[in-house]
Amino acid sequence: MEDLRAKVESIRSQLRLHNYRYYVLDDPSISDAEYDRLLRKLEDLEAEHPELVTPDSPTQRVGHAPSSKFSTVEHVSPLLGLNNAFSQEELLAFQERVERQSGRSVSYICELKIDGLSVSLDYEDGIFVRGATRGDGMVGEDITANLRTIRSLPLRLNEPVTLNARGEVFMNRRHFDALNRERRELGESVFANPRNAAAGSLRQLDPKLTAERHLDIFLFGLGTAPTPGVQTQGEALEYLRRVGLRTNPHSQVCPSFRDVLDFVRKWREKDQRSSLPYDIDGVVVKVNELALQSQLATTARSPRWAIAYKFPAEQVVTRVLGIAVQVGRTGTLTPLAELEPVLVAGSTVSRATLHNEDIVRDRDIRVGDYVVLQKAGDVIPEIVRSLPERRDGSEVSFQMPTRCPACGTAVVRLPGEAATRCVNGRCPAQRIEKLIHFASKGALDIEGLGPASVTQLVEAGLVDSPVDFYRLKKEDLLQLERFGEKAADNLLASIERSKEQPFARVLFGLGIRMVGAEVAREVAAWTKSFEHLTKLGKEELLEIPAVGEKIAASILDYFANPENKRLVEGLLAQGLLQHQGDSEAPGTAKVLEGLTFVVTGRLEGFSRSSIEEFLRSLGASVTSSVSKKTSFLVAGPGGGSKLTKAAELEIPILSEPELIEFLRERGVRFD
Ligand code: 0OX
Repeated sequence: MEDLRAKVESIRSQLRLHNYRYYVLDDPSISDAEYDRLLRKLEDLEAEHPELVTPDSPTQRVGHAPSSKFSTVEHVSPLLGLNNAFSQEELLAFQERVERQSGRSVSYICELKIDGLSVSLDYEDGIFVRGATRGDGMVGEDITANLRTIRSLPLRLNEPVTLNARGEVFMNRRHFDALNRERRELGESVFANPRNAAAGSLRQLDPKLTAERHLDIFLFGLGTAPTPGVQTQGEALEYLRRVGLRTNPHSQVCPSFRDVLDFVRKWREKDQRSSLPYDIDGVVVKVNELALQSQLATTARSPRWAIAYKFPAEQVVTRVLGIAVQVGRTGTLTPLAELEPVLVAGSTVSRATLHNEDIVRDRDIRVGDYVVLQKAGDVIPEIVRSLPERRDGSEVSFQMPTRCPACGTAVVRLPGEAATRCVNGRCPAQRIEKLIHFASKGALDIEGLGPASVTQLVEAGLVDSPVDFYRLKKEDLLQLERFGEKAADNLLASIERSKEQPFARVLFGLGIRMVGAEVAREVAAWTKSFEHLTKLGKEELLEIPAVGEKIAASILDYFANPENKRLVEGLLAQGLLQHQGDSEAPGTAKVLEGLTFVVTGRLEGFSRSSIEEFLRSLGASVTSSVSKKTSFLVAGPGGGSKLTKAAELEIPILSEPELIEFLRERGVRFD
């Protein structure tokens, strides 16, 4: 038995060494086939002698059962974010600040900024014991079981050390392409980019699914106290590598800032970046000396000793084939450019929203035009400008229709508003959008009732109002294409479950104009019951802190409409609206708790009030002027003195795409 134990241990050490040589040193000494043979031998021995299995055995990557929810983990020290620089000037300003505060010349280190998700790993006596997402920087989610499936993450280090390491989990482009190909073939939705695919994979509750995604990791820092012999970031990386953790091979110590600029210039080149098998979205510049890092310290959210230089968004040229007009749930008409499909930032784009009539006019975008396209925050496609020099005269200017494309009712555009609206309460397009909203994640969260099924139900004449969802019978569903026994049962069960949703979510789900998730939560918390809410007059509504004149008028308008009244009575009769619920904001976690935002300038995807409401719904405070207490200034074009003030106070400034990215990093979904 002892012999057998020794043999098993010897195979494990060999496998660990080969893993280390392969992933960390990039210098394998055996073929993949030989490695697999060795692994199989270990698997066979362990199968015959289960008593010899240890949790850190290389065979034990996917041993864990699916969980129903991730538990939370408090980080040993905060997982910091990074301030961004978008130009050489901003990088030089960083250097200036650092060197002024240090009072001497400084040596730096440049690292590639891997476009993945930050994680924190804990090893105890050399054994991987815990891994967590970044979460809000203080508290993350325990994703140990999923991280164990990453082959380049050692379950046991070369030395029995106890440490906390930080790094980035990502998916390389080859695996991303294969995954999307497979999903497309199965008729499933594809991921927009490798980063989203990695995020989706890490959040699987069943580690088996994560294992199929072939994630990868690079470690870039230590979260625990200074390690003997480690005085610089360069030495920290060497140390990580020595103990067995994978670091990115392209980091470079830069004795002068000129070297930093050279490094950035080199990696900004598309050709240079495409030589890598994974995506990077910039370069991280760090002060190399750890003692100086501590001296420079950290602001509320990010260190003063590091900055991320973000590469400019990839821009491509494509052609506008047409401009369609979509009708949203509140009747807003949105022009949507239909494009010649084009590959940009990792995925094919064939549509881009043009937001409203004014934007189409200001950017002079015509049907037939060649246009410059990029992805805002690397996700949302946007048309930056048209290329008038490439016109041949056949291009056609856009006219907002005077009648709703869905119902033919005359549209209105109120003075001072950018939006054109269809005001027909029975417009079929609005109706479908309202139903989709009612069932969506942030509202009633009815699984299985996405846009496609809602449209199918409406077209089959089974659903006209949200109450109809609760009247659906199994026989109704079974007549429909795509609905088998199981799908029908599942849908009916999730519809039934939604009756338990708290009042705030139902209120949000009604889609009352200007009553977003946060307002709904506050109104629900303030009013005792739904009946109580419907009886409130204007003065009483105005007592609710989140409610101003316009919102009060909108709520009163809503309940004055007999059709809406019938809907609410119908929902009550079905057993909804019985749950006051807790103070949870519909559909969103409080990922911005403790942060204060100021918004300035013109944003594209949000109106001023909607962005403020949205940030509040995520737990942020939103104030109107920049002060020392401000965590971030969100700035669109046209922001004036607030920008200067923020720069003076060294408050991080986020553009709209950066805000979107910042929120995505914190798990906020935009769908
Ligand atoms: C990356 C990356 C991210 C973390 C907080 C202070 C420095 N995505 O590759 N962050 C950091 O370091 C930050 N380094 C990186 N290489």
